[in-house]
Order: sequence, then structure tokens, then C-alpha cells
Amino acid sequence: MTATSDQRAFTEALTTDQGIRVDDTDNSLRAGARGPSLLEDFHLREKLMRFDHERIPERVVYARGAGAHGVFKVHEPLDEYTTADFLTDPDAETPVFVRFSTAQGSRGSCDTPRDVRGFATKFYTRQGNFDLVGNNMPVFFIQDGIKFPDLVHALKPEPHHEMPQATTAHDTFWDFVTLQPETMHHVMWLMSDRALPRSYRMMQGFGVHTFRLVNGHGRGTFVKFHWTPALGTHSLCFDEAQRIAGQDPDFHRRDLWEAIEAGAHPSWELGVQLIPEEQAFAFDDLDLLDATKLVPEEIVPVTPVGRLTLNRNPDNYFAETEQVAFNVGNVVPGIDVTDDPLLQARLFSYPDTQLNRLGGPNYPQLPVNRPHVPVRNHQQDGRHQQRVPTGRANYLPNSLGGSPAVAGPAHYPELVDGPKERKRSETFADHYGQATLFWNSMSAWERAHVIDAFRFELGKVATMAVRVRMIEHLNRVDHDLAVAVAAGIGVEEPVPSVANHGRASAALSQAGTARSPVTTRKVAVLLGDGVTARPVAALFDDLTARGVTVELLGPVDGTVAADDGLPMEVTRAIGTVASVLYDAVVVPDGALSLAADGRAVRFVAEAYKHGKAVAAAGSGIDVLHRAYVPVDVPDPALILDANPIPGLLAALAAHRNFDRDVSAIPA
Ligand code: HDD
Repeated sequence: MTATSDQRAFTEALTTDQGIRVDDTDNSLRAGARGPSLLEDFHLREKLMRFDHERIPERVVYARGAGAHGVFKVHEPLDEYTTADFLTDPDAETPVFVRFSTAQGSRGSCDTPRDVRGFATKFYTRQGNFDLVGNNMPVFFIQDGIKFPDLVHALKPEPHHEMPQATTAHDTFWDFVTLQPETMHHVMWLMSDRALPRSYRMMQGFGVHTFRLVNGHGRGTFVKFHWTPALGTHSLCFDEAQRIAGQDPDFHRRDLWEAIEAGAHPSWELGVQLIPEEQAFAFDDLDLLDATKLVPEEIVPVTPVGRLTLNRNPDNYFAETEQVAFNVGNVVPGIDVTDDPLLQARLFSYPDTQLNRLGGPNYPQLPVNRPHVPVRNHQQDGRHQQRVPTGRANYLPNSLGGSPAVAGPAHYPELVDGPKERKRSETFADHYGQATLFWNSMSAWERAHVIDAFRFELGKVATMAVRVRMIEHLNRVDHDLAVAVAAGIGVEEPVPSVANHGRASAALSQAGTARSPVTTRKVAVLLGDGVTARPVAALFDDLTARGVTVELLGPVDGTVAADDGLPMEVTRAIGTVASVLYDAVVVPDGALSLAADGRAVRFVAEAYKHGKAVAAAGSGIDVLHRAYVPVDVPDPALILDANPIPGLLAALAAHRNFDRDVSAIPA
């Protein structure tokens, strides 16, 4: 939004919507101090009417989101492939608005359910708006958009009682999945930790579909878009995500907001996989038009081409994040769509849904949707028209009011030829190969998390036949996976059916993510009377200087008495937070009361259980004993050194130690 926004910090007189000054906004106009209110009180009526109409329909999917402004810059001109100005001019700083979201839950649900995340970017380019409406997973559930309403009905709360909210752990979802096996690959992603990002700032984004770049000679190149976060791709574990949902339902939007406010601007590298059009059929086991498939990076590498940086929070949630309207059909010259049947259906659905959500055809005039270039046409009228066109000629051609040049880029002249038929291509037929590829690419702990997730979700499915069907499908993905899940949900062990093809793609595993900058990671230090002041101060200063957020948690707000006799100020009381809101916990020496404080013991046990860095010294180690932390087991993220800082930094950079055996930790 620009400086034309209303200023809420009013310094001038309060007025009605008609600009009339208000004499009293606390008392309605009455017939006597104890008498009935009068209809003529236009201020009362206007105030209530405006309040009554504040809500608009929430998005039918991806209702809960968080947005931010930023910029995009391309590194090198890509004019060999595209005429898109923002991809060919390295000096161009293209403004963007990004909206991250969960897909299943209502607007008021929480940030951390097991779910796909939306990653939608509006580029306000010098050639008009380009929208890249992607997800944090590179594939989608279905191949044809005509199945989208069925998919969404099945995964949303069940229609008779509207339960459960923001989760796929219920019968209708798995009923649908097991009857529509093209979902199998995406379901593997959904059951993995990819569905539980640590932060919007730490997740990848994907355009999912194959798009087309078109260069100045009219040559097309297939392209897949990737966003790679500078902070690494990291996830929560499921137990942690569930606890966060209660502790801080706004966990991800708060994280994004606070990072941007603190000047720690999140950034992503835009990468492209480029495939010459002649090679459209070069892949044996996938069709580029099938959105349930990815192109392994080992086969077509991802080339980094530009950088996205988010640097400004919205001024107003509703005006910007809620009213932003994306459309996969918003493509600028040099970028085009393909015949992917999922994409083709989306081309209809997005502008259509905005009409319902935003109440009419003039939503592109809303400040957050407005292109940063002039708009000239004879579209007119309709609800909420903001422009005042002048002149009498509102048609083309005309000789009475001047005509804008009609000189846009030609559509890509793709040859289209075929019988009209409702038919899926044979090249879309394999539903299991890439589900197996994903499974094969997981590390041991990632596999364990996937098995747990399937057991949890299918364990919530009451219809035994659905569980059995899902095990049959998993048996075609990988026999060991099917056996492990079946054992947890009361389904008979399946007999081997299809041999695992054995192929893997290292890029799909999060275990391989590069060590990350520790900036904006959150460390809790547990305090109590007698705590050793000097090491705590050293730790605080060192980590803070590196951009780590260190919070000192006391038994209550205020101060504790440190061992140097001075009061040490606490950041917040331990009872107002939980370990799930931090990446690491430190239990310093000297605070003897902590070992007897159940909140501190739980804090440590839970942090350890969730694979986090746990550092302790002296009496702090007693707290670890009480939390059943096996202090003798070698563990890079269990730091008992006199100087815990190097160990803590290494453990934070590694994100988590999910290799721990935590099955016996009671948290
Ligand atoms: Fe969609 C919203 C991503 C398939 C129909 N979608 C929406 C949003 C994201 C995606 C990130 C939220 C945008 C925002 O922040 O406002 N959708 C995807 C991806 C898909 C996909 C990555 C597959 C590759 N979507 C898809 C299909 C259809 C839709 C096949 C319908 C045929 N999607 C919609 C929608 C939404 C939407 C109903 C709801 C609100 C909106 O569009 O603006 O039109």
C-alpha cells in the first residue's frame, strides 16, 4: 500500500463516512437518558451497518494466510529464453507481494496443521502483473482440475457435522485418496515433514506445473519454477506442530512478521528447470503436463536465476493479505501456460472465485491488486468501480475518442489438433513410480516420520475397508512401508506385490539441506535464583550478536537473584510459553530450584524429544536427569561443555537432531 492509505493515528476530528463530524461516538441518540434509541441516529446506524458488513467470504481453500511485500531481481538476462522484462533486466527491481498460506483450514484455524502450504507471488512488472501461484510441494494431488471440487470436499471438514478442522486425518479424505490413486505421490509428501514447515521463511516453493517461456524469436522452452530459501528447508516434527497449534496458533505469521520487523529479511533464490520443447517426450516415466510428477533435479538441474527478498510487512491485513487476488492466468509477455489439464482448469477458477470473494469485476483496482503500469481499456462499470473514465467513446474501433494501440504480444502459436474427448492420456497412467522415488529418497528419520504420520492419519479413519485399501496402495509404493504402517493400524500384513524400482533423488530429502544461518533462531535460557550470571551474560551477548533471539525465562515475570548478588531481568515467565516455541534450550548452573520445577523439567524433556539442541551445565544437568534425557548417549545437539556456544551454534545450524531415540521420553 502507498502513502495514500488512511492514517489510523487520527489527529483530526472523527467523522462519519460522509465526512460529517461526530459529536459523540459512545452514546446513541435516545429519547431521554433511559429512553429508546432513535432511528434518526445516522451515526449509530452507519457504525453498526459498517460493522455488520465487515466480513467477506473467506477463500474456499488457502483461507488462512500471511503476506509480505518485497522485491525480485534477476541475476543475468534470460533473453535466450524469454522476453519477460523482469527476467531480462538485471537492473530492474520488481516489486512483489507474497502470500503464504495453509490449504485446508478456515481463516481462523491454526498455522501448523499437517498440510500443504501455499506460496503465491504477485510480481508487479513493467509489463503488468505476473502471478506465480505455487505450493511448498512440487506436485499436486490430482491430474485434472475437474477433480478439484471432489478433492477439496473430501479433505475439508465432513459436511454433516463440519469436523474435523484443518486436517486430512478423517475418513472422507482417505476414502477419496484410496479411490483416486493419482493422489499417491502427493500424499507421500503430505505425510512427510514437508507438511510441517518450521517457518514460511524456511520452505521451498514450486510453480508445480510446467509453464512455457517464449523468447524474442517465438521459441518456447518448458520451465518449472523453484523457490529455494536462504535459511534452508526445515520442518517441525508432528508432536511439536500439534502443541504449537495450541500454544501459538499464529506461529508462522508471527515468525514472518517479527523477522521482517527485525530487519532479518527472508529471501529465496528463484531457480528454473529448462526443457527444450523438442524434449517434451524425452522422459520415459513422466509427462511434463502431469502435475502429479516432478522432474528429478538429477535429470534436469535447477539453475538459479534471481532473488526474492521480503522486506516490508503489510500496513493492513484485510486490505492487502485478504484482498490480494491471484490468478495463474496473469502471465506477462514471454511466459505462457501449457496444456496441463490441472492448469487449464485453474485458469477459469481463480478469476471466478475472486468475483465471489471480492464482490465484482473491479477487484483488480484494489491497491494490492493494481498493476504498477497504466491500465487502458473500455471495460467499464460494475460493482465498486473506482475509476472515472472520461469521454463518450467506450468501444473499439472508434473515431470519437482516440484508440489505444492494440499491439500486445501474440499468443504462443502452439499447434492444437485432436478429437474432442473426455480422456486421460496414457502417459499419465503411472501413479506409484514417483511415490516410490520419494520414499526411496528419504533418510531413516524421515521414513520414521512418514510411517508415524500414516499411522496417525489412518488410525483416525473409522472405516476399516479404507485403511485396508490404503495399505494395498502403499504396498505398491514400497512393501516395507506398507508393512510398517499396517502394523500400526490393525491391518493384516500385506504380501509383497510390486518390486521397488530402487531409484532415488537426493534433492527430495531434507536431511541433505545445507547447514543454515542461525539468524532468527530462538533460544530459551531457563533461570532461577542463584543462576550463574557470567556464563548466561556471555551466552546472551554472543548469540544476540549473531542475530539469534535469546529469551531468559524466569519462574515469574520480573527478575531472579543471580549468583553475583545482582538481579537478572527475565524476558518472560516460563508459564506463558512452551519449549515448542524455541529451537533450543539452555539450563545454566546455579538455579537449584529448576530441578524441582515441573514446568522446567517438561520444557527440557519436550525440547529433547523434538530433536532440539539442549545445553546444560552444573546443576542444570540435574534437570536433564529429571527429564529422562540420556546424558551419556553421544549426541551432537546435547551440549554439556563448559562453553556451550560452539556446540549450540552447530546444533542450531543443523536445525534438529531427529536421529535421537526419543520413544521413552515422557513429554
Ligand atoms: Fe489453487 C487458491 C495453489 C490447484 C482453485 N491455490 C490457491 C492459493 C494457492 C494455490 C497458493 C492461495 C492463493 C492466495 O494466497 O490467495 N492451487 C495451488 C496449486 C495448485 C492448485 C499449487 C496445483 C498445482 N487451485 C488448483 C485447482 C483449482 C484451484 C486445480 C481449481 C480448478 N485455488 C483455487 C481457488 C483459490 C485457490 C478456488 C481459492 C482462493 C483463490 O483461488 O483465490 O480458485
